[in-house]
Amino acid sequence: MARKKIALIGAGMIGGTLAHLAAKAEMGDIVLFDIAEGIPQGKALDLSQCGPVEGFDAKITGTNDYADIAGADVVIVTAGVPRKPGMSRDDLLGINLKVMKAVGEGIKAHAPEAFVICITNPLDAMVWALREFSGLPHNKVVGMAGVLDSARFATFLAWEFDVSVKDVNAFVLGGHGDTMVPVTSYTTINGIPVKDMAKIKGVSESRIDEIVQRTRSGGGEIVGLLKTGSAYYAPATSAIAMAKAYLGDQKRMLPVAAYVEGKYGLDGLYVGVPAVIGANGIEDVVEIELSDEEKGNLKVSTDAVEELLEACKNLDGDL
Ligand code: TXD
Repeated sequence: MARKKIALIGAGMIGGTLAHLAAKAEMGDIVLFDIAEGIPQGKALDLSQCGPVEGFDAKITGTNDYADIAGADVVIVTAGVPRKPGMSRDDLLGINLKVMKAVGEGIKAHAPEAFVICITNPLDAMVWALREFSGLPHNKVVGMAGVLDSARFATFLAWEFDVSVKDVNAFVLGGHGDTMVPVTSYTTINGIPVKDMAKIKGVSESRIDEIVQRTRSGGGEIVGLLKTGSAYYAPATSAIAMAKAYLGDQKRMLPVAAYVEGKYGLDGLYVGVPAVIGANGIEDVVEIELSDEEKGNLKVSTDAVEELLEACKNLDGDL
C-alpha cells in the first residue's frame, strides 16, 4: 500500500512540530507548505535528517506551491498571523480570514478528498471560513481545540489529585476562547467524578473552580511566559491524535470543533463538541445531557462564536 500523504499548511512553530511528530510516527510522507520562502524547505531538510537517528522512513518536503499538496489524505492548517501588540481581535480576524481564503482555495484545487484539520485562531470562526472557502463537505473539515483544552484540564487535575494523567478523562465543550466550558460533571478520574474525587482528597470546590479558570486561560498563560508566540507542542500533538483517528478509522470520540446542526440547539455552527472521528471524517456528533448551569455557560460560548462569525460574514464581502 502506498504511503499516506500529510500536507501541513503553515510551517511555523506548530507546523514544524506536526511534521516531526507525523514523521516519527511514520504516518506517511509529509509536505510542509508556507508562503515564506525557504522556511518550509529548510525545516523539511532539517527534519529529514532526524530520520537516520530516530529510525523513521518518511519523505519530508518543503514547498511554496499548492500543487505539491496534490492528493493529500490529511491537511492540517496552521497558516496565519498571531496577534501583535496594538492589534484588535477584528484585525486578526480580517487578516486570517484572507489567509483561510487562500488556503481553502488551494485545498479545493489540489486536495479536495482530504480530511482537513484547522488550528488557526480564532479557531471556531477560521474553521467555518476554511470550510466555506474550500467547499469540502462539513464532515471533512474540523477544528482542533477541545483535545488541547481537555488535555490542559486533565494536566491540572492530575497535578491537583496527584494521580497519573492517564487516569484523568477530562471534558471541555464550547468555543476555543475564554468562554470555553470545562464540564466537571463529565470529567472523571478513572470513572470517579471530579466532585467525588475532590471530597476524597479534601480539595475544595473553589480550588476546582480555580482549575477550571486556569484551563480557560491556559493558552494565555503560555503566551505570557513565551512572550514571542503561543503554545505549540501540545497543540501539535492534539491535532496528530485527530489525524491518526481519521487515517486509522479509529472511531475515537474526541472533543473537536465540528459542524453542529440541530444538536445542542444549534443551527449550523462550528463549535467544540464530542464527535466520533473515523474513515468518513466526523461520523457523529454526540449530544450529552447538561445541567442548566452548563447549558447557560455553553450558550455564552456559542454566542461568542456566533458573534465572530457575523464579523467574518461582514468582512467576507471585502475579500
Ligand atoms: O488550540 C488551538 N487551535 C491553537 C491555535 C493553539 C495554539 C495556537 N493556535 C493558533 O495556531 C495560533 O494562534 C496561530 O493562528 C496558529 C499557528 O500557530 P504557530 O505558533 O504555528 O504560528 P507561527 O509560528 O506564526 O506560524 C504560522 C505560519 C508562519 O510560518 C507564516 O509564514 C505562515 O503561517 N503563513 C502562511 N502560510 C501559508 N499561507 C499563508 N497565506 C500564510 N500566512 C502566514
